[in-house]
Amino acid sequence: MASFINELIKAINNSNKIAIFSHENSDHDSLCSSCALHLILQKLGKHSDIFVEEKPSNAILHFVNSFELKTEINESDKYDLAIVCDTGEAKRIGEKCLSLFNTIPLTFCIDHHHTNKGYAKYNYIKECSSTCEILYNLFHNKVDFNAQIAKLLYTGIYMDCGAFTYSNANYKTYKCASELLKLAPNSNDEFFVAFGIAHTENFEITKLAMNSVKFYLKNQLAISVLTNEDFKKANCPKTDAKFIVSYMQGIKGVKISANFRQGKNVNDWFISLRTSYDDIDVSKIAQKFNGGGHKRASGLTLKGDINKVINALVYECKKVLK
Ligand SMILES: [Mn+2]
Repeated sequence: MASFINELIKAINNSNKIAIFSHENSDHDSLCSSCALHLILQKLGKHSDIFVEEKPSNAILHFVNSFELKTEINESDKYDLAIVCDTGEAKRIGEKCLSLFNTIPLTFCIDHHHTNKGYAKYNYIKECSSTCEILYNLFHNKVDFNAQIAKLLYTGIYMDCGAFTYSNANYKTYKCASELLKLAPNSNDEFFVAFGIAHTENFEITKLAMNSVKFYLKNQLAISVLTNEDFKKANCPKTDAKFIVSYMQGIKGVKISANFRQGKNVNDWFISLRTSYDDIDVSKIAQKFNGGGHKRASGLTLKGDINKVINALVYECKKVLK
């Protein structure tokens, strides 16, 4: 860690224009780490631009609404330093953002995905609750965190470890969260909104998803399917369906849950996988289909008729669920 942070601080000091990236289909950890980093860089006397592939869902924007998130790449934009947060693979930066990333001579990556092979020049990859936890550890001795930075980091941690219920939250996570809460004591206030419970649209899409749930492999695998028609009915963006796959983890006996979400093309399916079982690694299942992620939370895309793609996933899960 020491050599990474020293290289990073040196690079920051020597830079004129810094671009911050994270993964497409933004979540709280990716956006909160990007925005916290933007503020940290400000404290180090540097301006940075935060890039996202597309506008994030309102549930997440709620936490970062004072930041400018750039979704357009200007051809004339020249950056000399790139820092990517929370992104396990270069292609997950997103097509537009990756094209800019590839023009930047010096690149750093800060991430907690264990499948990350290190695509930047300097990589700091540590398996833990979240990228926000890593940012805390990298920078808390280098800059004075104010309440805004603390709240952002706390939010990313809280959301990426399912409100401290997933096994990626350990004593170090709690310790870090506790330090951040000292600086931003009211950080817990808004999480009811964050989990989407207060959004009626979110509730409509959840109802449709729950109605679609089917069980496989002696009820150890639960699959929900959401079509474009469902999103039209619920009148919500697709990113609002993020938490559905986790709800299914609450069903007793379900070891793997999967949510299928239809893409623009009716035969494109985005699939999220979750498990809460220590002996199951859903990132390995995702990798079979060129996806990736964490042991307990990962994602993949499949093309084809819904029955065919469900069968393909069931087949791979069967090897894991005896
Ligand atoms: Mn994350």
